[in-house]
Amino acid sequence: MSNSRGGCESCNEITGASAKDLLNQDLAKQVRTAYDRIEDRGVSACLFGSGGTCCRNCNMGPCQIIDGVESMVGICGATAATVVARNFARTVAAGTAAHTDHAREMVMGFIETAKGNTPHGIKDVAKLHAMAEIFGVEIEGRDKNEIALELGEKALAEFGQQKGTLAMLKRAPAKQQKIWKEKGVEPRGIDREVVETMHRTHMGVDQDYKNLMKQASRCSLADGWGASMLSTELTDIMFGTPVPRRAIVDLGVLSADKVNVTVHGHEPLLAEALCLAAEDEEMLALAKKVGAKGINLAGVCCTGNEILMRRGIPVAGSFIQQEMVLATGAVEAMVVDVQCVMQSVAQVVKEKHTDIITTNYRAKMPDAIHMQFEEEDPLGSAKRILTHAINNFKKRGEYYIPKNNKVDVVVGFSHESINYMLGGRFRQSYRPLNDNIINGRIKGLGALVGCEHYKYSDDVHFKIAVELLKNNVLVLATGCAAQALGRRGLMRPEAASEYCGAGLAEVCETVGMPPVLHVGSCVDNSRLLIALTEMVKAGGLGDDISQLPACGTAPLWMSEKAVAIGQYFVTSGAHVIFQNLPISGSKQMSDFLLAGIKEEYGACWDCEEDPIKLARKMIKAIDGKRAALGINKKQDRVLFDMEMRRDLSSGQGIPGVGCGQK
Ligand code: SF4
Ligand code: MSK
Repeated sequence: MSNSRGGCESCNEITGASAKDLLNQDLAKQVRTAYDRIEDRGVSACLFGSGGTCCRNCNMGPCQIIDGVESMVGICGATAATVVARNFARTVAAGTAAHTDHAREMVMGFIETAKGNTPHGIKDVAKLHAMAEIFGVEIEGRDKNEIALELGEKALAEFGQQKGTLAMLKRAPAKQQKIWKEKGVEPRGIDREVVETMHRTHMGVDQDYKNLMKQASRCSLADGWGASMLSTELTDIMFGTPVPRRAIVDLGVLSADKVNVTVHGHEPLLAEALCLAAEDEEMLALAKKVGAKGINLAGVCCTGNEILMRRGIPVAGSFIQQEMVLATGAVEAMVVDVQCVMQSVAQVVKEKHTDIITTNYRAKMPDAIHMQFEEEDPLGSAKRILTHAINNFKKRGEYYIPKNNKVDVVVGFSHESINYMLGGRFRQSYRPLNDNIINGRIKGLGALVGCEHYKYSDDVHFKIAVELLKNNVLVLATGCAAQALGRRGLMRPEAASEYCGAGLAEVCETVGMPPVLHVGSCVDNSRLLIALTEMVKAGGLGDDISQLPACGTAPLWMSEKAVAIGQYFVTSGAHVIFQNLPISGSKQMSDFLLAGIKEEYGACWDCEEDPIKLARKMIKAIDGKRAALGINKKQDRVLFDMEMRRDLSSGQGIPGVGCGQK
């Protein structure tokens, strides 16, 4: 039932062209990867675990529950619905906690930057002022660092806040805010919602699945509109809001004659310091001294996305490629921080010169070297790490960098740059996007986000995206899904004519953008919340997110963060489809999350294993929204005359007419 190099028969395209090339080389044949471990383990997933009905929340268990069988409730009497809901809520809490701790680090780094204690600065003053307004920070007559310091301290206070609501909830459409208030799911403080979720899922506390899901929603909002959004926005202010730029991705970005240092994880504080250190004369001289032509920084996973978006630093690999990157033997050091770093990476490099360098006290690993990243001395930390990596260059032995495996991408689509690209310098509005949706050139928006998964072919993202593009659905991508789509060539502007339906192709070609927009890391899904909100505010597509012709998916989700993300999108009114969810063990919970929750927030979850069927479900959901808005009929094409162009420049917009018309 298995192929020669890992994975089940249905996923023999799992590794992609570059990894297949690499794994066929002698030097990589001995490397054990996750694909091999799936084969080695030889056991299929536990049905109770997959269905969400295994409870080990107390020591009377573990209890495996069978829905509807009286003798198979928990020893405490917990039903399938209770257990599935508790497990689901805990997954949301764990995902939220991960984003929260990441965000806390970024806010603390922001405060140190405002105090002048880091090599970074305040790069995006416009965003600083916008955020200051949201947090009630006075900007008149004040220095940017002074404003940033007060903003940082107010943001940090939201983590430990006990009462009230989070400041950024008021960025949401008014109707969403009203729903959250009525349903009682406005988060009070970021940490509080995580703690309360863990408490309420403890043995013998909340045993009403709908009440548990209400808390899961509240907790997820603390992630999306709280922690994640704070992280994205303050990181942008410090390191610059992404703008479209060209870059390259895939294993071929590694260099034969430079010191290769890959940065893997999530928090960009260290990665940004490494970018500065890699340009430092002293470091470059050291690299030369050991016989290297320079220093080649490359990203992996979401740290990769962060520096790809802001600096155009190449990405060597996504989540499923982290072992492949090391199997090349061409990497002097993989520098890791938190989240999505597989313990196997230290084993992959055991016979190689490569060092795995852990840098965060929270995340250590046997057989890795720990070099703590000192927040008060980022550049010094980065130079120490880089020096270690450079000294490894002389020890490099046999290596293989897959040839012809670097793919051009255009990345950097923050919600501001989408605004700019589609709205133009004078308009700066989502109205042209809305117009193109209303006139039918663009059917709607599809968000393709989240992780990758070794059990499924990495073709899944590609198949879904191609089906969406063919049907004129503009794709916004984040996380490792974005990297998978970049590797397959969908982030080149030319992809518009190759893959899109006529309407979407026309818009992309006119604007000069790729049909799949890279919006950032997994924390940056908060950018999608703002993009959806801007669409509501631009008008013509209803008055809340649930009315927009948009649908999201994280088909190959792996991390608990993806479930938190999905839940905050559903609670914000956006329909979300995954390939599977651990809820099938309870009919009540399945019925609620896959339908009933829609009555509360205007959106629900859905599951579909087959990628094409999943894409078609997304299209059907978008078509349903179009029909409800009354924009499902083909509209006559209207050509711009000079007067219309002047109206566009004045920011008024012309209903039914898009920017793509020549
Ligand atoms: Fe079993 Fe109840 Fe304990 Fe869970 S909380 S392990 S269902 S006894
Ligand atoms: S890194 S959370 S595998 S997107 Fe953000 Fe990728 Fe998913 Fe980790």
